[in-house]
Amino acid sequence: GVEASTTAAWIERHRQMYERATRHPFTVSIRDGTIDLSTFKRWLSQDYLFVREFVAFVASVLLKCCKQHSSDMEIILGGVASLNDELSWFKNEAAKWGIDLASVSPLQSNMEYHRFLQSFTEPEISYAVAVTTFWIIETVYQDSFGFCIEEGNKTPPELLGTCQRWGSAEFKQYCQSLQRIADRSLANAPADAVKSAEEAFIRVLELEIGFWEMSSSKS
Ligand code: HMH
Repeated sequence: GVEASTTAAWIERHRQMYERATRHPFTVSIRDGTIDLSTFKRWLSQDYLFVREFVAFVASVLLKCCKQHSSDMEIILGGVASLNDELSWFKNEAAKWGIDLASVSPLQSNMEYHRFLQSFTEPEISYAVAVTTFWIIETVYQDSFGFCIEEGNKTPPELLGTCQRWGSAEFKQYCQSLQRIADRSLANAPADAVKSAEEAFIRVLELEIGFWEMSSSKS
């Protein structure tokens, strides 16, 4: 449509923080080929735990979507289905790197993100707020890893599979579908819900920056 995108305006308004989340030294070092592999392994282990929590979050978005008999159901359901594949991917990838996922425990920033995701399962949280949050969570990864496979990258070959997972044209289209859903939901939402959605958008950027920092930290 020709109507302005609320979510695109938020990216502009919070550009600096958006860049800190999507051009973080962690992912930039993947693209540069300077990444330290122990750092990468820490991220992989922690993100496996994140995705396990994310399943419950996306299921809660699906439930809110179904309750309002929305035509978005297929897209969100596709998201739930692809998380099944994603968990298998993590297990396979961890095995390649010699990581025992059963012995990984969540670090502080990961637990903080879990608590945030869990707060969305409350029925009082509206679909517009939840689906917008879902969109920005996926988009940070799409933009971050998409940059690692753009022209001029020196991404190590053994990390290309990871970057393709979230940087592919297919994943980009999926994020664009979520963005259309978020914009349409926000256009029909009351002002207080729009305000909550923008706050959640900012909070996701902070949590994503925290997640990259946690993965990069030397201890
Ligand atoms: C921390 N954010 C984090 N992990 C992910 N896997 C995604 C976003 C995208 O699914």
